[in-house]
Amino acid sequence: MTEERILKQGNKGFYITTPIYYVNDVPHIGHAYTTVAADVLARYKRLCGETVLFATGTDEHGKKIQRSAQQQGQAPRALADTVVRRFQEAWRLLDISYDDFIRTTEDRHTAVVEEMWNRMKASGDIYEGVYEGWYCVPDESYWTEKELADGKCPVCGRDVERVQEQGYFFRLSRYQQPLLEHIGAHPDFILPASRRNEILSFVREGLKDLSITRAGFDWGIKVPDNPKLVIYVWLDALLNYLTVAGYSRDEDRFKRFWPPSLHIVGKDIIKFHAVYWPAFLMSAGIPLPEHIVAHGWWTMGDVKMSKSLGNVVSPESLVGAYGADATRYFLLREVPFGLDGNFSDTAVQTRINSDLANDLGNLLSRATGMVVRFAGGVLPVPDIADESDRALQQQAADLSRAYDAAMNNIEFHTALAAVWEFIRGANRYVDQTKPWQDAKAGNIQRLNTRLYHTIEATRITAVYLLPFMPGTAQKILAAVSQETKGLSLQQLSAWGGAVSGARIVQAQPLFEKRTDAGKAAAGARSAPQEQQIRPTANGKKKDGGQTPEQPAQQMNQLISIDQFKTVELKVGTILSAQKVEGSSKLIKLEVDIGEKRIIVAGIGKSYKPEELPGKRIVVVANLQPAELFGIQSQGMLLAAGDPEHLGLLTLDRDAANGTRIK
Ligand code: ME8
Repeated sequence: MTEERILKQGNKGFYITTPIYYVNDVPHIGHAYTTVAADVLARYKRLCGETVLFATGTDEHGKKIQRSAQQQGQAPRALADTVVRRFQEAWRLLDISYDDFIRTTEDRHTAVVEEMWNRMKASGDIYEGVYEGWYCVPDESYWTEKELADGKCPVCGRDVERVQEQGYFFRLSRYQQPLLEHIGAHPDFILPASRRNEILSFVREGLKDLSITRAGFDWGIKVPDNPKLVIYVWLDALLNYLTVAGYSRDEDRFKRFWPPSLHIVGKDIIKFHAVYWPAFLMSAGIPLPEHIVAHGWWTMGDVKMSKSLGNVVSPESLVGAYGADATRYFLLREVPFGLDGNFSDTAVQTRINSDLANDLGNLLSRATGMVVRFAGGVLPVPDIADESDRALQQQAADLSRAYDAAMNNIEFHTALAAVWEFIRGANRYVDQTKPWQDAKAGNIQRLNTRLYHTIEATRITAVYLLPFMPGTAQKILAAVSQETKGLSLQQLSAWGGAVSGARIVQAQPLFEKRTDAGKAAAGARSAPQEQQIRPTANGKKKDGGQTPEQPAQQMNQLISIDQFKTVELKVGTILSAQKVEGSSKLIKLEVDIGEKRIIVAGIGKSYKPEELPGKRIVVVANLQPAELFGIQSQGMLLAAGDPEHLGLLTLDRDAANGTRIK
């Protein structure tokens, strides 16, 4: 039986990328999601014996970065240097095994961008002209008057600015037909099918030439022969994939890895990757990537997590609360890749408790415990397999096929579901065969066979978990004395790999059960209600990203009263307020909530400091402190509304400072 697989093994190396992330702000769970997904595939392909190039990095040029740096009173380069370290630290904490980390400010990249500019120009695809229209700085994208939604950016809903400038255009219109032909001939070029259809209808509507320069600021790569203009940041950024592959610099590397096997991106940037990027490559006569897969959005309270809404959870707080492996597992198990998912600590804890502590933890604990108790800690030689043993072996063979098919079809949750079906099957095997009865009755050969099969099932489970939970998998393999060095997935997962005579020790619990709510999301604000209606990447409005396919459980995540009670809300009075130097929206407040607290609040676009003293407010009193602009904020006040018109939550009857809100 051979199922169709999207990722096929060829002679070429496996080249996988994440988007390169903007450095205007620090990483969050959305960035972690893409990067963990790419890491899992990179690890899987390495385990299959393929040569892998896995790249991630940072997008450091453009008006968005320049503006953020200016707001923070820093040079763009200094901001980039600081934020890059945060990304690299987050990836270290999450065990991300990238082979290359590209920064677009590196010389190797400038050289590639200049070279590509010249090639696209030589193809007759770059010409001079005047751009007149709208520009969204947060998305770094151009819009026509007609495309705007109520005068705002149709993708992110934020303000756009009017632009009229002399510059250069790329003849995107020339590639409409070639793109349609390519997408038609390669049904797996854009994944999933819903995104492919979205892109097909976008291209069919007609492609306009694209403005590829910006004037009036200098934070970017200069146009060759016209250094007053900088190259449009999306052209600059997309070319990173060529730079990493050694284009025009390292011929061997380029031959080994080009074209990219898979670009993983969020659905917000599919147009850039599936329309602009292939057109640039066609213009330069370079082969197109094999696959581009777009995943869904993580939301919080059903609103897309984003830095500008402030409803983000950082990878550091997730790893701090749950560890790298449980975080990696949760992200890829909870939501089918391609769909949106709502983040909550309760959902993470449910996964940890039922899947990791119970199912996986139990299997390891009983497998090792039985060998210690009944065989003196030495893995016995199995006798001839009976029907139950053979059924377990068959389940392992089924798992191998299901897992490989799911991984090569980029369906992480299906691969993990198959592993867990096997784990539950192995636990059932122990429940049904009851090895302790054989021990009691002195059926030593039967007992030995059961012990061997239980350890073997545990070992095989760990092998399949290597890409997803590398630390945990290695712990399990160490407990069953399995060496992995130099062995492929095929070798490691073959039945009979556990070595009789190996020392087995009682394994310590891998995951503790969790019942505490509000852990990782403690620092994240819920986004204001009215921002719940947000447009999709193709400009059509829809509600907070939910899809009919989503499990009912995610649509209806209710919390218990005990969970609500973990948030300490208190009445307070603002004593004093002053603007935070270098920030346009932060105000430092001294607040009395029965004790004095310093709170840094992002309300500076809605309130002047002098309006604030004396106001009665509601404060989250048990929030972990956070440092903002060098000031420690010891709590958060509650407010609602869009960032320019926030209203503070207050009381309509008097209550003493420090009164707990129930
Ligand atoms: O767009 N849910 O960078 P960026 C899931 N520099 N994934 C999310 C997410 C969310 N709520 N928020 C962000 C850029 N992401 C450009 C890319 S590539 C040549 C240039 C992930 O920092 C997702 O992968 O805004 C999304 O596409 C990416 O972060 C955007 O990161």
